[in-house]
Amino acid sequence: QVNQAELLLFSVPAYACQRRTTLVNHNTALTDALSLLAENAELSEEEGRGVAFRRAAAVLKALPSVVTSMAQLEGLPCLGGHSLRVIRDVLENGASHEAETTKQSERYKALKVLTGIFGVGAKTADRWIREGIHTLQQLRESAQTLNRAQQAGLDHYDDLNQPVSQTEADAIGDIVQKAVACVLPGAQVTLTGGFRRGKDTGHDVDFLITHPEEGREVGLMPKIVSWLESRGFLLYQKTTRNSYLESMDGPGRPASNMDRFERCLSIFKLPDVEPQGTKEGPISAAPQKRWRAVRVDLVVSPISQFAFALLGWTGSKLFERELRRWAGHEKAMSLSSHALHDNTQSRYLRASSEEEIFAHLSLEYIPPSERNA
Ligand code: DGT
Ligand code: MG
Repeated sequence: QVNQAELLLFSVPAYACQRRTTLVNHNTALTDALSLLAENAELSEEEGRGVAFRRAAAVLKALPSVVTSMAQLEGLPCLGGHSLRVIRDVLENGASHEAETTKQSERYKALKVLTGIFGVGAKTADRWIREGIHTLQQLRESAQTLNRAQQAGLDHYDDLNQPVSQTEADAIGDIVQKAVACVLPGAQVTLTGGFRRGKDTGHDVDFLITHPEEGREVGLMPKIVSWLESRGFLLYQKTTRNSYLESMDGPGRPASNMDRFERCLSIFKLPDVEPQGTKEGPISAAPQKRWRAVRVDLVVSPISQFAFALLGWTGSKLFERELRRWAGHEKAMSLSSHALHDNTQSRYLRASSEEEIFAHLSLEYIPPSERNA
């Protein structure tokens, strides 16, 4: 029997980009279970299922207090039958049987270990598992040929799987800032990704670089990379044109500007910045390593696209996906990290700030700290 007077009903809008999602999450037991199932689906290349679980988790993250009964979820969007079964299990039994079983499964554990290697995606991990490779040891002993990224990922596996702290992100920011100031005075460096949203750790550090004068940013990335490389700050780097997501966004991409928009995936060699625990040990022990490897993403954007790039690289990934879905389904527009195209008027809409992009999309402005969907 539900006491109606005590029943706290929640209400949230359907798209994550219409909601304010801070880092304060009152429902971690539920969202952890759903996120694990989302991750498992993504690792199994079941994208649709993954997105469904991500959306369900995001709705729960946006709630102002803890969910205690199924009745409170009445009318909430994005909660499909499967997600509701998972939630019911957690509410009634304290844990989701499916999530727990998944977490313990050999396949999930192997997928986690192998995709934990930088440069290894779900497809490669799946192929290795089918060939009997489940662990790093087995991979090292196998005859598999690794590409340069994967070899670097394997070499620095432990460092790259240890979360990056804000102190480390700041230290890397200082190095990038210095490099940019040396090779192109006046160019600007902005921290993006999870750290811009206020997270206190990350799996990498993301930066967006631009120059206030259009065109001055052309050719900038190779110069930054040379500066960093010559000073021994890079363990690995690969510079590519940015083509992810944009390729699916149709007219949201002004082709003529594509070659100015570069991305550098790198692994930094960061001298120690965190105080080291006093390690006991024999005096003859091997000399201590005084640096650690950190994943760093650098993106260069022309100033005319800066607001779109900033919005696109700040995340969260689900928030970005929802922005593009909102643009397409509700506004007949195509949003990318380069531009916003109004398909009805057949024209690009300019913006010099994130606020203007939200306004073009008829959305209330959501600051980075509330994009943690
Ligand atoms: P983290 O690093 O795990 O703590 O969390 P985030 O939120 O920083 O995630 P990350 O670093 O994977 O990506 C940051 C944002 O950048 C994310 O919202 C989506 C976007 N992003 C990532 N990769 C690409 C890409 O290849 N192209 C574009 N346009 N955006 C990307
Ligand atoms: Mg990041």
